[in-house]
Amino acid sequence: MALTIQEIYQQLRLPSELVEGGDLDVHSPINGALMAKVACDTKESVGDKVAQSEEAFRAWRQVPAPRRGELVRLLGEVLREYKHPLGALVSAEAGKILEEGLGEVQEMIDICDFAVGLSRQLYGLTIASERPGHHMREYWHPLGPVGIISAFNFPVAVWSWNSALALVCGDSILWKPSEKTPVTALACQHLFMMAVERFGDDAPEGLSQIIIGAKDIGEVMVDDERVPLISATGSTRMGREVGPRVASRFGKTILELGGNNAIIISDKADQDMAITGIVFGAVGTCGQRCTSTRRLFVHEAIYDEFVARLKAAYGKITIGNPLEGHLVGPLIDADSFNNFEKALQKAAAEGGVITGGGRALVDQYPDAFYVNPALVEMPEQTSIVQNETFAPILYVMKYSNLEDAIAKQNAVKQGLSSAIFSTDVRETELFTSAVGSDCGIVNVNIGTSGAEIGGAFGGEKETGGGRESGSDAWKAYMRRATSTVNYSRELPLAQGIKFDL
Ligand code: UN1
Repeated sequence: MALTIQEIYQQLRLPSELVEGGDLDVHSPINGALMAKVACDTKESVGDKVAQSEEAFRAWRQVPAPRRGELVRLLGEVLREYKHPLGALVSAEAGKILEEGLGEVQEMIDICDFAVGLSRQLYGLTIASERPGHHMREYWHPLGPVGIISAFNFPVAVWSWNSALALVCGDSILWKPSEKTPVTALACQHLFMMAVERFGDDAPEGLSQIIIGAKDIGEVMVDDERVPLISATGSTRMGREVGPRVASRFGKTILELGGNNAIIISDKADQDMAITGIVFGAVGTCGQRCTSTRRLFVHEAIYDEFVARLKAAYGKITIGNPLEGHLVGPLIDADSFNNFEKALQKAAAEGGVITGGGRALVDQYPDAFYVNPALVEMPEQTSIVQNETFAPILYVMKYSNLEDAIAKQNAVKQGLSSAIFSTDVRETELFTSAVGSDCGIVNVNIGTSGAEIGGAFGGEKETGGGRESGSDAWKAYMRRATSTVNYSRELPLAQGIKFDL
């Protein structure tokens, strides 16, 4: 039996005042039921929180980085203990299946582990100086309060990619979650405070804070020059607003925006593997990942056979309550369902042949929006195919030559994730080369979604260019200082300049 929402709250030991009596109604996409009433911030309270965050930063930056790592280690420990109820809460509030809710919490645990190691690895370069008796060093110092804006579809992992790194880097954190998923955010803050309790006194008050509200509330944080970095995940439309606002005050951004991710299926692909990769990529999280597979280019020599197999695989997808073991849960809300319908109508008008589509389980869940994932065979890459619709729609197209397929895959405005299925090393190497995929994620023989935290995560073009998570993404959360030190008894100037007084 699936847990009830009250059981989830109890298992998380969530204080009831967090989910009762507030002015923001939160409905579960599973059945439309009211699951919480959460208190919103005001513009004034956001200002107060930023002030407190700045104060917390001044203390936190002086705590040695490996000690800061200990707090993140404890956060990982708490997350391990509460993985199941937090994963279930993600399912209840965002509608993703429990397996994926648990996977999201695992992603949080993984980034905590990564950040703990990183807390002893925040190193800069030493650089040779052109002057005798001089050397140059690079320092990486804490940056300041980091503002995190996250979307409904990964309501907890995206916060952790940013917060685990920011915390070991010596920054304080402010988090504005999607107003569709504030409860998971409050739960994370609550778990974070458990870690703080285990950690001891050197975690300053206000080190991590939550800002709840709609766009106007988020904008107060975005515009505040005491917040040097805004890391925003969401639509390209949101990024177009946030990016220039932050730039106009010379703040920094990490933008992780829309994707329109494609897979190329070569005639030399391992087709069994490809089918699983495609179906998980296209219908997992009900097509609501920024990395979801939205376009498929299939080699003409295998097209008919392969697409028939893919349709058969789509026939096996089970749709239903995500807490009860199905493969596909609901869309987040009515707007999202309307966008799904409109996109399919447009695709049909542009020559698409649709398999699937339409609302599912309407009698059982009249106040929720379950859909049948759609597979749409398109004659070419028309305008609807070039748009990101945040729903389970997979556009399938035919190709005859790989260079042409790569050009088509690159011919959209987004540049997040991409993949090729091929057992031919010449094809896969071309795809990953400088003249191959232009995306931030370029996969071989796996799908477009489900990236691990060890790599830098993000993409090019309208995806925003930011990188979060692994590799050297931590550098965005720190400021770099270049120091030239003269240990000689002379003062030679660089570039051989003579300046004799
Ligand atoms: C997102 O949809 O915003 O690569 C993030 C993936 C996940 C993260 C998705 N690790 O699919």
